[in-house]
Amino acid sequence: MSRVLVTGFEPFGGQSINPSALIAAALDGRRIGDSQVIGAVLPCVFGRALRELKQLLRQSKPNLVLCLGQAGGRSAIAVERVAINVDDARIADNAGATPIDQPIALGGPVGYWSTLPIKAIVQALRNADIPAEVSQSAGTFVCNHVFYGLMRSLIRKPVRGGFIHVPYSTEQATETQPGMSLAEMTRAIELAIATCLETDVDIRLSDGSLH
Ligand code: PCA
Repeated sequence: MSRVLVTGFEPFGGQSINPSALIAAALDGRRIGDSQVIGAVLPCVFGRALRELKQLLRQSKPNLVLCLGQAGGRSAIAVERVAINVDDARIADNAGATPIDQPIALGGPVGYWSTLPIKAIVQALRNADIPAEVSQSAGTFVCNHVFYGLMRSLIRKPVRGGFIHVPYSTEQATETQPGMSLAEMTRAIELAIATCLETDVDIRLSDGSLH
């Protein structure tokens, strides 16, 4: 049976929960199509998060990898298009590090594309009435760091991977920062996985014309 690795992150930045970790835990052990989901939680720490991810890749030998992170302030499931080769932290990670303008891989390429069918995922979510968008930047904090390292370690492997940011959960939402229920976000990621498993070649439609 093929395996899908889904990772989330531990809470960071003063929050007491991180919906991405709760989604990964909710999906752990779930069967989607012919695939078994393995859910795991990464530390929100530059370097260490990537080492743990690589360990998980070696252990579980997945056919598909979806890394998830929380992006407070967003109102839609954000399917990331590209990871860039820089760490630039606005706040400290959970080990107190704030790297500025540091390459993730010295001499590595500026960026790596997601190899997930990002437009097909957005379309599938919108068809299910779940707000979703293609995002052109995963930021420059630990999520982008893990995304870049993931794509770098999947080069020349027949394994697809990518990154999806989720909004705050309903419990975390504030007057200015919207939330989405954990049940809806978990359903969204389940749908995203099913779409990846069913879609070999992404659809070619501009984000604006997806509905
Ligand atoms: N979000 C952060 C790091 C961990 C997480 O869940 C980010 O967007 O970089």
